[in-house]
Amino acid sequence: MTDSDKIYQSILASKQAGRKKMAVLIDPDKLRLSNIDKTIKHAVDANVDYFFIGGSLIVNNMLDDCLGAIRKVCDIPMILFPGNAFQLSYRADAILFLSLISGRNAELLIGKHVITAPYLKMSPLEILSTGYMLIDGGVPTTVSYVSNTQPIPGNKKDIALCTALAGEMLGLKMIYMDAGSGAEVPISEEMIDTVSSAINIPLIVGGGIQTPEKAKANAKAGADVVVVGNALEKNPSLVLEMAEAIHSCNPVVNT
Ligand code: 1GP
Repeated sequence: MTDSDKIYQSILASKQAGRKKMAVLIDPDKLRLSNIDKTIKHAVDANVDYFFIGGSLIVNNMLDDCLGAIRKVCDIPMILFPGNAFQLSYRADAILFLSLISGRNAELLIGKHVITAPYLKMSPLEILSTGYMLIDGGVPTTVSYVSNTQPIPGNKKDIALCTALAGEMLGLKMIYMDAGSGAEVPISEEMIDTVSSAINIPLIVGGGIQTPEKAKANAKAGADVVVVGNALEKNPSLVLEMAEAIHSCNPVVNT
């Protein structure tokens, strides 16, 4: 393992050992700094594994402040989850380099990547190349509107399966299935099971997860990293139960 792929190797090792991970999504636009501090404190207490930082639209200047506030209190890896090519900061540890493989918008499959590649090459950020799949979550999401793409219907497991397989065959390192922030209907356990059984790379799942029970069910169905954002914006202390539920799926280690 080199320092340049430390986070990916840890995700991979956890997947191989059956250890489930939780990522807390922070959208710097949606939280004032005082709320961010509260969310971070609860997340640290809950032993969450990663912070994903980003949003479809970042309209204010909070990205660096948010990363600074996290780093001040903990070493939990901070992974950028950029809604567009401008959401970059050297303060983070890694970036999800997303190709929107569920859509047919060339700009989001490869176009923006060409523009950002030279900047990322010079940056200290670990690059996590990820096949991003939008799954219909019952409401139109900002991502599908902004990206001008259609999500995969929530009941079309086969389309999700073939898309994820193609992403893996193209050499992407992870698949992220997302119903979109605030989805009314989160991704079904059947779809998660179908996709995770077919691919060997780590599977990230998020969008509309409101309860610890659903978070745990997703982990059991095959999600390697479960992402929760919206539910914690409403109730930051829920992260304790969420993390406990996800980590309760992990094998017991005898010491
Ligand atoms: C959205 O997967 C993330 O991109 C998290 O969704 O905010 O609905 O938890 P929520």
